[in-house]
Amino acid sequence: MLRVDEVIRDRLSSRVALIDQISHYIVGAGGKRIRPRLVLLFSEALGFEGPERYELAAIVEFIHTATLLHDDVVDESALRRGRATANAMFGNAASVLVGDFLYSRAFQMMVSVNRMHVLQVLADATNVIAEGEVLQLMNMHDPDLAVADYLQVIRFKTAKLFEASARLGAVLAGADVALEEACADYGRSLGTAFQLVDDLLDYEGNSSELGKNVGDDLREGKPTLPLLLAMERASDSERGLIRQAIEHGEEEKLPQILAIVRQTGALDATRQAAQAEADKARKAILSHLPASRAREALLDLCARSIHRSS
Ligand code: GRG
Repeated sequence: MLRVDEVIRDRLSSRVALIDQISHYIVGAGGKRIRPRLVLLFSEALGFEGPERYELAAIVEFIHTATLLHDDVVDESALRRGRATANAMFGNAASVLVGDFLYSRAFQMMVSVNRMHVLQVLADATNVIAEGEVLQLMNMHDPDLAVADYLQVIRFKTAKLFEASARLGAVLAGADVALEEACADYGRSLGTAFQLVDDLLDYEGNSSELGKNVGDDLREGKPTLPLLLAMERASDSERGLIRQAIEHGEEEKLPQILAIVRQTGALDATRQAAQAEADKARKAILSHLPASRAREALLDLCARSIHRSS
C-alpha cells in the first residue's frame, strides 16, 4: 500500500495549479483505500507480483475519488473524510472538473498497462457506476421504491467498482474464467454489504467517526433499505411520517424517524442483509483461493466491512 501511495502521489501531478491543489486536498484526506487493497490482495492470493498491480490499485482509487468528487456535488454534501468537501471549499464547478481530471488520468494510466481486458473491465465498470447514479436520481423522493430496485442501484453505484477491483487482481494473474468470476462475485457481494452498512450508518452512525454528516440521506429524500424496511413494518401513522419525509426530504424529522427505524427492527434487518452479503463474499473465495495470508486478509475484510464505524 505504501507503493500504491507513491504511485498515487506521482500520478496526481498536473501543470494546472488548481488541479494539484484540489486533488491533493481530497486524496491527502486519506480514505480507507479498500478498493486498491482488493487489487493487491487478489493479485497476491493468485501469485502475481508484477508492478502493474500498483498502477491498477492507484487507478481504482482515482476512479473512486472522481466519483466522490462528483457525488458530493450531486448530494450537496458538506463533510467528507472528516474535512469540508471539495465542493464546499472550492465550489461545484472546480470539484466536477477535477473529478474529470482524475477520471481521465485513470484512463491514461490504464492505457500504459496495455492490456485490453483491463481496459474493458474498467470502461464497463465506470459506465455502470454512472448508470447507478442516474437510476438513484430517478428513485429520489419515491417512497414506493421496491427493495429489488434499491439493490440494483447499490450494485451499480458501489459494488461494481469493488467487483472490478477484485476481478483485476485475477486478470493480472491470468486466472481462468471460473476463477475470475469467483473473484468478481466476492467483490460484488462485499461491495453490496459495504453500501448496506453505509446506508445503515447514515442513520445510526456518528458524524465525527464517519467523517461525513449523518442524516444526509433523509435530507435528500433518498429511499434506502432502513426506511424501506421500516415502512413495511411500521403502523399506518408511522408509515405516513416516513413517506412524507422521503417525499419532501424532511431532515428535521430525523429523531422521530430514527426511533421508528430502531423500534421496527429495520436497522437490525439491514445489518443482517449486509451480513448475508458478506457471507456470500466469503463463500465465493473459500473454495477457489488457496489458503494464504492474502486470503485471510480478504476474509477479514468481510467481517470488518460489517463491523465498522467509518
Ligand atoms: C466519475 C465514473 C464517474 C461517475 C460519476 C457521482 C457518480 C457518477 C458516482 C458516485 C458513486 C458513489 C459515490 C457511490 C458511493 C460509494 C461509497 C460507499 C463511497 C464511500 O466509500 P469509502 O467508505 O470512502 O470507501 P473512503 O473515504 O474510505 O475512500
